[in-house]
Amino acid sequence: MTRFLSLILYLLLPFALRAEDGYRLWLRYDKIPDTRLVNQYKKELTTLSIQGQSPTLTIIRDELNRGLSGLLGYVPKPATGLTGLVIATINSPLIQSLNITTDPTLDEEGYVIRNITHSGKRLLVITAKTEVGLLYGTFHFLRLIQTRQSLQQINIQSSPKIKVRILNHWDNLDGTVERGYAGFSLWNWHKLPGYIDDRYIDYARANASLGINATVLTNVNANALVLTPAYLKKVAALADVFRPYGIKVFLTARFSAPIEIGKLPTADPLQEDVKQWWKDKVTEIYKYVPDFGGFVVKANSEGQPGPQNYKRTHAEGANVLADALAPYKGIVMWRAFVYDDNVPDDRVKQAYAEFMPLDGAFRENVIVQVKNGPLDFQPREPFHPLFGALKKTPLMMEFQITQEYLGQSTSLVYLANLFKEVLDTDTYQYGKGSTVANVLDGSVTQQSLTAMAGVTNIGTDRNWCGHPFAQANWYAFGRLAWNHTLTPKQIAEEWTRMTFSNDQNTVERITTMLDQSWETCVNYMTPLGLHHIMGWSHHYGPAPWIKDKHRADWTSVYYHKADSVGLGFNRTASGSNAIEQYAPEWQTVFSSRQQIPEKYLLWFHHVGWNEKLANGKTLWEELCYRYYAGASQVKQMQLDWEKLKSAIDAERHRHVQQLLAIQYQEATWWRNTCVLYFQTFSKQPIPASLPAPEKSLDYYISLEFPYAPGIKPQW
Ligand code: GCW
Repeated sequence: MTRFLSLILYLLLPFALRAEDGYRLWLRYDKIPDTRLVNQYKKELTTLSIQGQSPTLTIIRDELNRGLSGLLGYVPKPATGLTGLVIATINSPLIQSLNITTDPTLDEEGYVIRNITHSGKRLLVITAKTEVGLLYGTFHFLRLIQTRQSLQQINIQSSPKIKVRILNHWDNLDGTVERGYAGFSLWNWHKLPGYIDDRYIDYARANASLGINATVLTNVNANALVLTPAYLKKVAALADVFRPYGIKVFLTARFSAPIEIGKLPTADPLQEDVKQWWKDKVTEIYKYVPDFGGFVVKANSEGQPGPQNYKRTHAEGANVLADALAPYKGIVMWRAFVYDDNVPDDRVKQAYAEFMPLDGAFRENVIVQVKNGPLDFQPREPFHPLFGALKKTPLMMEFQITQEYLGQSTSLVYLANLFKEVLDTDTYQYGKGSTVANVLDGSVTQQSLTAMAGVTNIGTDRNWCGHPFAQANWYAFGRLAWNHTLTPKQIAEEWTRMTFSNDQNTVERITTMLDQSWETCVNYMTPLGLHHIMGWSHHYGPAPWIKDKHRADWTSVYYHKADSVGLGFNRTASGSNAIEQYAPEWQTVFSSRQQIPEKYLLWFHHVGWNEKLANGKTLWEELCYRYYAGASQVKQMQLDWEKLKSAIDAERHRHVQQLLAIQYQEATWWRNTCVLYFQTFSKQPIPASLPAPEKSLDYYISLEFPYAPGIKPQW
């Protein structure tokens, strides 16, 4: 008997010692230590009845088994009737017999979770119009337990505010990831379709737990090969894995594919043979992937081919693909990230200038994908002026989850605050209250095709995202795409409870760290509206001196415009006049030195070094203080994290501790470099209360990072 027990213990040992490596994301399902609470939950969950058989229902059963056996150490007995936890679609006889009333706004993907009393028995019901709705409801239900909420009085109805909630992978077919900082691509193209990595399944689970319902597998800097049969078989294998999780696959379409893989002499979208080629290609794709979502296209931008190569417009280009996809209900996400070094105008104005004249010229199944700001995923940007301005063309949001410009994978920067700042901004384009979010979800525009994309931060790193806290950005994107009214704090709290701990003190400390981290990063990188002053091409670290490159609009001096007079890009009427692309309300605010929020000051104004800001400090002084404050705030994060040593498992604590130390070095490097560099223009001392930078500007200029991650050789 003792030998038998020791054998059992020996077999269990690896599980007991299982390292907290972050692989399980927010779906950890560890046993709830409080037995009183466990018993309360168990009371509501005497039996489990899931009606029907299908791949999605099997996933629901498996997830509940996994979740409940983990959290409660127990799985409710299976039942067939109306007892305990009941999960079935609304039109099933079981639910019909319950007379559950749902709000008419319940969407195809929405769900209801409710306790009801039926024939004197208490039931907990998860219902929805579709099985995918049931899956989302199941994840929500598990989240209630994961975050220790009571199951006694639940009455939840939830529907997504945005229809297509999509991740954009910038993954290349060679396994590298452009702007990826978490290893290589998850897609093992070489071993597909034969080998299905378990990670594909866990990826789908994680996305479904957030309501993410689409994914673009390939980089927008596209390779036409993915559209060839050899690759379509591989794409089909992934689509088969994702389908029961409600996730549709999209691909990036290289505009010159008709030439490259179709052997046509041209890709001119108005040529009949080119149109036919796309039609045939799309028909072929649907044979492999019957529920294929459609294409995402980067055209005539940063060297990508596009309709303008043939003197055609973006609309003419997009419409050819849209016509090919329309019979199958596929859509085209056409990116508005276009700008050209040969256009002698402020880069931030170019997308608007290009797309406004095309308003209304796109087919119904085209949606224009617009980055949150008019430049390029900077630490902070004002919202893109196209939101709300294009009135006859559906628009969608593109956020960047991967931290290309925000410290990559060594920095703790919680992006929900950035996403939310943009979503909540009023565009005034449909009167007061037409926020970016209300434009995107169609509530002020009546657009029915709605979408939100996030350029993902996922890779082969064991913890998926590189930095343990970068998972929070994947999480926050998904939650906001489902419901943009959630606050960053609410999302941070949920994530922390599921990822780290439900201990109140720990939750508060981590939530506060998350909540402050973005402003901290903005402070030590690009305070007061500065932008694009990072390292050449890899974008790692500060390099405000970058100039004289083959493209002016990729240099730092183009953006900060430091000179002996002052700092900042004059985008008012006396400068590039980018402000004229905004609604009159914003024009007034942005053009006025008194009214402009300081966070956008140097984005729109060239400000004299000695001009006074609201707090009475000069620009030069305030710039220095912001840089120093940013670095000190990282120091504070380090101290806060130390206080959590006993509350967090050793492995993840050490991991974050080391990354915070790197982040502190990087923050001081940013601070020192930028104040020293801008000092060469301001010619003023760093305020005496601030410690002098340890090294000279020349030293910082000499630093090189030839193998910084995330870039492709051609960049
Ligand atoms: O942010 C920039 C990146 C490029 C990227 C481009 C884009 C995929 O530096 O790497 O290319 O934006 O969004 O198309």
